[in-house]
Amino acid sequence: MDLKVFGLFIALCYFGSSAAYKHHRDCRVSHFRVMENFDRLRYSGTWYAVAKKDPEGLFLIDNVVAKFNVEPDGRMTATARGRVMVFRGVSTCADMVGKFQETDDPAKFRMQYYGVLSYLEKGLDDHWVVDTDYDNYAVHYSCRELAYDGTCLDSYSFIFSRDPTGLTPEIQRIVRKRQEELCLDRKYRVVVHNGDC
Ligand code: DAO
Repeated sequence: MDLKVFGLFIALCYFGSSAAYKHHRDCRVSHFRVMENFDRLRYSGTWYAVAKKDPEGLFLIDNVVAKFNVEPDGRMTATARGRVMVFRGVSTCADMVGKFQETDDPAKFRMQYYGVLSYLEKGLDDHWVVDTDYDNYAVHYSCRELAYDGTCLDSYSFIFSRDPTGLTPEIQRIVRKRQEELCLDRKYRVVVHNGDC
């Protein structure tokens, strides 16, 4: 082979493989990083959902405000108010309650949730705190169903803000990075707060 052609061949192999490497991400749920040394006391208080990646069968729609508490026995609980889907196309404002079971990782909980009114959705989901600075933003993640290869088939994720008007551009950059790491980039929608609930 001509030396120039050989050089071109090597260059193409190099760029091809580095491009492939860039686009190859590890989307296995058990490999997702979560918040280190999660501090539930600093996390407590009010958080406004500003963006959400919905699961199959959307429930919480908009005007979602969550209040996290630490009970006297140290356990984390939460209440959340927001507009929820009750039947196909019918929505109402609802109050929900969440109780968190601890796991070996302080940022990974199992959340038992139910509505204050019995006809509301109930369930038991993972509730992982992927990242937070406690004062401005938090990234939550939940995978409801794993695929055979360890990636997620049905997930939801909230981006929370302490400020209902949203996040600063600098924090949005951090959040976008986390969304990519969760393999959920471009899957989020804005959660509006228009006083409906
Ligand atoms: O909105 O589609 C969905 C799924 C979310 C269900 C979880 C509701 C939990 C509310 C209480 C806990 C507050 C974070």
